[in-house]
Amino acid sequence: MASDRRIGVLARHLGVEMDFESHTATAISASPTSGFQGNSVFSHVVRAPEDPILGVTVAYNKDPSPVKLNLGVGAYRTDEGKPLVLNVVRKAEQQLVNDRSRVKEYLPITGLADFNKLSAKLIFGADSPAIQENRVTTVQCLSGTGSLRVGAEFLARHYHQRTIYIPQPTWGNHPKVFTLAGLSVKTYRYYDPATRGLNFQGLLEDLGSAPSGAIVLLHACAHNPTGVDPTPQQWENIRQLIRSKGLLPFFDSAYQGFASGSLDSDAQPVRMFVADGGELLVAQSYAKNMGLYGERVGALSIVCRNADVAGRVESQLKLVIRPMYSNPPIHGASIVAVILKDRNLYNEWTIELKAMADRIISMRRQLFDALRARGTPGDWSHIIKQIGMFTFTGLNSEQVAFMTKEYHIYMTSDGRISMAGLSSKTVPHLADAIHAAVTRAA
Ligand code: PLA
Repeated sequence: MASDRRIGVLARHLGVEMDFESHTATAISASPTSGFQGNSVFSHVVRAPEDPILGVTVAYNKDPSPVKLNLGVGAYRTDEGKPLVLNVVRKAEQQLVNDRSRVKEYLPITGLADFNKLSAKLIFGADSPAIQENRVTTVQCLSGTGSLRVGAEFLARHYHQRTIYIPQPTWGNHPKVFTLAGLSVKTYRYYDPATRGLNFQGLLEDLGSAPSGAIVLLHACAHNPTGVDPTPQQWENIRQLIRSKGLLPFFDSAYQGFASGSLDSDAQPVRMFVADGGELLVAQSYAKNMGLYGERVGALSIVCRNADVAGRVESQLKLVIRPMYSNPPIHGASIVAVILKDRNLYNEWTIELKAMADRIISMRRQLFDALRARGTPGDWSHIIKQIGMFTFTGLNSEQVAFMTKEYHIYMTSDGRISMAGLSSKTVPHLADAIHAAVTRAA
């Protein structure tokens, strides 16, 4: 029969022996591509280590201890230790759900137009000349990380200098994002462990000897992991140096509003660089300041010399994005747009944001007081001096390992603590652990 013949050809092709009476396969032999029998074509794949930051949560989740505490990833918790969905976010989501005219069509490659305009306004200021002159292009990306990646891919393709200088230390994902995008990563001195402050001289020297045109990554505020930011005067000196050497600033703004509690104050360094008329890139994230972590909402803005360049740059950003993820998700960006567009919701947001920043600041004070009360050796004033979500404690990796083993406190091995994960109830436990770690090693 013709059908038997066709099945036979197909079966031979698949390496299957057929019993033509019953039309069932009697034996399956290994396909020529599967290597030796029983072995995976992936058997050479070695197990990768967990991520230095997100892996802390993986370890935390496995710990059955009732006193365990996750101070690894920078994720805000209430004083009851619970994740927080902002009230304004709930309201905006309700509006979106109630609006039956909303559909789930694809967004354009560049994302939600309203979201992009409002995001540029948020970081550059409502009266920014660069926005008025139409020389900013903003594209919606997958949170801060995605914005950094798209910006870096664009630079690797279209910018004449492939070297990017990142601070030492910096967020652990920075070197990986930039290297994979095709940039070559170098570091500039930033933190001085001796003073637990900024190594300003080292920073100026390293940027001063960078090749002309090199890209410089700057944390817009609340530097991660050190919690150390330049003063306004130091920012002005950095700006002058960067502009005089023709370096290209790439700001990472992952914590706008989290450093000072004010969205405008935290954007000042970026706005200083825009005000001089020069070009720059900014990656924005709404993960922390709107608590939209898992919604992956962010934006990349490139401030260009004029509107014509900005238009051409945007056309090329689309060519970067389209083969990467085609176009960004709609829900989170719609939440942000609803909040930023409505004066009342916006005001409500700033109040909730300030409350989060204030709670973090009060955790700094409580931890500092608790260590003082215990007479823990050392100067812990950096806990109250540092800014943003993290305290860079100065604890070494053995001390961190000890605190995890004996006290079930989870944090990154560089001694960084997420203050936002701490609460009044857990401060004593953390202070006990730090005290034990420090006195044990001494
Ligand atoms: N840039 C900096 C400086 C960051 O600290 C983070 C997040 C991001 C960008 C990216 O955030 P997003 O993609 O979620 O917007 N850093 C966290 C989380 C809070 C992480 O490592 O992914 C941290 O714990 O360091």
